[in-house]
Formats: sequence, C-alpha cells, structure tokens
Amino acid sequence: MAWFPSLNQSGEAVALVDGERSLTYNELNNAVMRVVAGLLNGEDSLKEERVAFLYPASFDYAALIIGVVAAGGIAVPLSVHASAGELSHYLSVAAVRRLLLPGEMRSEALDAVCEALGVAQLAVEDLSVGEASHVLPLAAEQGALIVFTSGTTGKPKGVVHTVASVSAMVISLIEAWGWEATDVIPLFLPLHHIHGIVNILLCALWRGATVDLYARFDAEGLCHKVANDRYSVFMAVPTIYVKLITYLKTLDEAKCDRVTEGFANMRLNVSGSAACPVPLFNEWEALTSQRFLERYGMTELGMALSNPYEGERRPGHVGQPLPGVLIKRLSESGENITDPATPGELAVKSCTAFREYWGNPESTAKAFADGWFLTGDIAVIDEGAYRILGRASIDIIKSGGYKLSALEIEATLLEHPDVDEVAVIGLPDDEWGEIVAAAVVLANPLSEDSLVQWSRELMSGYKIPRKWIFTDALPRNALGKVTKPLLSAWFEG
Ligand code: MCA
Ligand code: AMP
Repeated sequence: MAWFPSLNQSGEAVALVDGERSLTYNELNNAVMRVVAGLLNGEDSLKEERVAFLYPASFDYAALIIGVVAAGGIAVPLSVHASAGELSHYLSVAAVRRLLLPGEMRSEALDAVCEALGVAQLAVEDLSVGEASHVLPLAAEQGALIVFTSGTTGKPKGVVHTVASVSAMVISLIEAWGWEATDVIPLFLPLHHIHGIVNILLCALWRGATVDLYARFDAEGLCHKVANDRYSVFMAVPTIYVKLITYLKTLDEAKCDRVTEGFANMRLNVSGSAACPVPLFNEWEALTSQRFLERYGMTELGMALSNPYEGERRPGHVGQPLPGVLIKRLSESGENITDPATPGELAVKSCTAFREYWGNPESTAKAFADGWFLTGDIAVIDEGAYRILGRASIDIIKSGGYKLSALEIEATLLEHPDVDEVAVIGLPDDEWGEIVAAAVVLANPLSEDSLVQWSRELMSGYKIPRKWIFTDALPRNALGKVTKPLLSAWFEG
C-alpha cells in the first residue's frame, strides 16, 4: 500500500515548522529514509516490531511515526508527560525492545525501567546512517500504530491500528474536511492520541500541507500567529477553545479584533474529543463567526461521526456517519433500537476501526458484539443528526479531552500505605468538561498536599484529582458497592 505519497511529490513545499526552523517535504523524506535504514540495519522488514518513541512535537517525531511504519514496524508514540510507572506499563504491554528518545527525556527512573524490561534506549541520531537496501512493500493488515487508551477495566490497553485503518482515517478526513496542500495548521495537542497524531499531523502531511509545531498549548503565541492570518485550519478540544476565549478577554479591543478576524478568515475550526457545550459553540460563533465543525471519534475507531463541511452544522450534535462508517444503536440487552429518540449505545463498523488490543485477545473479543465495536457512548438521533447523551460507564472521565479511568486512578491511590479506601468520579466543569474528584478513607492521618505530591510520581498530572474529600466511610449499597452517583453531591458547595 502507498504510505505518504506526499513525501515524494511535494518537493520543496514546507512540511513542518518548529520555531524559526522549517523542514521541506524533500528533507522530511530524507529524515524518514534515515529512520528506515537505521532501524532496519540491513533487514528487509521490522516485521511488526513495536518501536516506541518519547519525542516532543518535533521533526524527529514526524520522521519516526512515518519511518517506523515504512520499515514494517509498529509505531508506539508515548506521552512525554507520563510517569516512569506509566511508561513501564506501556513498554511492557507492547513488548518494546527499542525506545527512541532525545537526551533530555532520559532520567534515572526511566533508565531503571528500561533496564528491568531489557529495552534499549537510543536517540534518532544514534541510528546507523546507511541506505535502506530492499524494503518490503506494506501490507494493508500489518500493524502501524499503537495508542494507549483507558477503559473500564484494568490498566490502559494498547490499541493497534493497521496500515489500512490509519490510511483510511487519513484519506477519509482529507476528503470530508477538504484538506488542501495550501493549508497551514497549528499542532499543540499531545502526540500520543489520535486527535493530534492522525487528524492533524498525519492528515496534513499526507496531503502535502504545512504543520506549525508547538511544544505545548500557548494561547498568546498561537493568537499572535492567528492575528497574522498564518492558519487556514484549527483543530482543538473544547477546553482549549474555553482557554482561548479567556485569553481573548484579557486583550484590548483592537488586538482582540485582529485575533478574532484571524479565526474568521480560516476555512475551518473543528472541535472534538469531548462534547462541545452549546453555549461555547454560540460564544465562539459570536466572537469569530466560525461555526464549529463538531465531530465524534474514539481511539479504537478514529473519527466516526461528523457535522458536514458544507451544510448545516448543529450545535450540540455530532452530525452523521463519515463515509465507510456504519452505525447502529443498541439497548442495554443488545437489541437494535430503531426509534431515533430512544437512547442507545453506539455500535460501529468502520474501515478505520482498530485490529486488536495488543496482547489482549480477551478484551478485544469483549469489545465487539457480532463484529460491531461497542463504544460505551449513548446517543439519540435528532432530525437526522446524532446527539451524544453521555457514557454507559460512570468510571470513564473526560477531562480536557483526555479519557481517564476512575478505576485506574483509584488503584494507584490505593497503593499509598495510608489510604484505605477510595472512590474517584468526574464532576461537571465549565472549562475542563469534567474534573477528577476523589473521596478517600485514610488508615492514618495524611494531608491532601502530601497525597498530591506522592501521586505526581506515579501518574500524569492530568490524572491527579483536583478535588478531595477525606471521610470515615464511602456510601455503599446493600451489596457493598460504592454508590458513585451519590458522591457528586458531597463535592457541592
Ligand atoms: C492539564 N492538566 C489537566 C489536563 N491537562 N488536568 C485535568 N485534565 C486535563 N486534561 C493539569 C496540568 O497537569 C496542570 O496541573 C494543570 O492542569 C494546569 O495545566 P495548564 O498548563 O493550565 O494546562 P495545559 O497543560 O495547558 O493543558 C490543557 C490542555 C491539555 C492543553 C487542554 O489538557 C490537552 O492538551 N488536552 C487535549 C487532550 C487530547 O488531545 N485528547 C485527545 C484524546 P499541575 O499544575 O498540577 O501540574 S481523544 C481522541 O484522540 C479521540 C480519537 C477524539 O475523538 O479526538
Ligand atoms: P478516546 O478513547 O480518548 O479516544 O476518547 C473517545 C471518547 O471521547 C468517546 O468515546 C466519547 O466519549 C468522547 N468524545 C469524542 N468526541 C466527542 C464529541 N464530539 N462529543 C462527545 N463526546 C466525544
């Protein structure tokens, strides 16, 4: 199968910009070829070796994600914000043998993890320079990408996408959202999730467009470029649009007008990864005259539903199935729901769907019913457009677009010797969608601060509860199960 035809076709066009430096497609092609030759080291295919990398948004990251696959491997991009314990889980689940990372990402804790797991650490510049002699053509069904996702059971699972599913995601979005080689897009989302990796980076690079790389979300730097009409397309999670509006309110009128005009001049503003509240949709339109194109996706599926590029975009709705996507809605007992107004769980078949959870056939089997992937999201259909009502499980939390497992956070907190019991829930929040809250029963006295500090060693910052209650007992039902719906009220006031 063809893999990034733009690399050979887009020549001197600029692929990536990182601060003052830019990389043309020819240069990106050379960087990719170097990764291919260096990783293969004389072999003709990596044969689905999982090659992990821990690079921030950079030219090296782009060369790796394309090059690992071109060499027949599976790219495993890891979060640069992950704790050593989280990285250890990812590396062991995917049975990684080689981890590529720049010197500044190395640490004693990570050295210990890699030593224990027998993982070699090396930087892109350590790869041997040579010619890739004979590289095997890519087969559609071979693995291309593993992205970790949290679920309702156990620790994060490695979602395996194939060359075919990644290509289908990219080709379908290029067509649906009208990507052009003249497009320029900023990339500030994390590069260990589909939104940043596929919707932004891979779509743009496949189409021969230009991506401006940001190390992190930076409202001031971004708005400066927006005011100068640098961008034609903008994609973000709702929390980021909330943060942008907050930032715009700090500007004087003339500057604010320049930025909002910059957004107005773009051809497309996309919101996704979490529900976009209707007031946010309306406020953004009032400020920028852009009507968000809201879409619905999932790590296992890529994008499934989308408001139209041309045509009516309805606030509070996620549109219709993208081409190649089949959707039905199921009742709790698994029956097909035909009445559009009756809520049902979305079940999806799509050419963009994942192949498996790596090394976890049991979870893979449970994720499907008769070949339909069960999303856990509940929806109705309003006059032909899907509306997401929420999730089937209370144990999945969406904060700032990150999907978090309450059970995983509880299991981590329970590792503290002074924590006896814990229940974690998501509380509604105007900025973050939901924030993480924990009710804790202590075995011995412990301050909130010390528990937070302790947690930082074990979890990414965005998983750490923002609200805490220390209590003598958790509310439980007759079976002894914590009644989480009752817990929300405890955090009010
Ligand atoms: C950062 N913090 C968070 C989050 N992000 N807390 C809860 N939830 C979060 N999502 C914490 C930081 O650790 C920090 O804590 C404090 O908030 C303040 O950080 P700040 O600098 O203000 O925030 P930030 O670093 O600018 O991050 C905000 C963000 C980020 C840019 C909105 O959350 C983000 O990039 N979210 C996007 C996630 C994403 O791409 N999801 C897509 C997956 P402290 O100060 O204590 O350290 S979903 C997907 O891929 C599917 C397919 C789809 O549909 O798209
Ligand atoms: P992830 O597993 O991180 O890919 O997150 C996927 C989940 O994000 C979905 O199952 C939904 O719960 C949620 N999601 C994504 N897009 C939207 C949207 N536009 N509206 C509501 N929920 C969304």
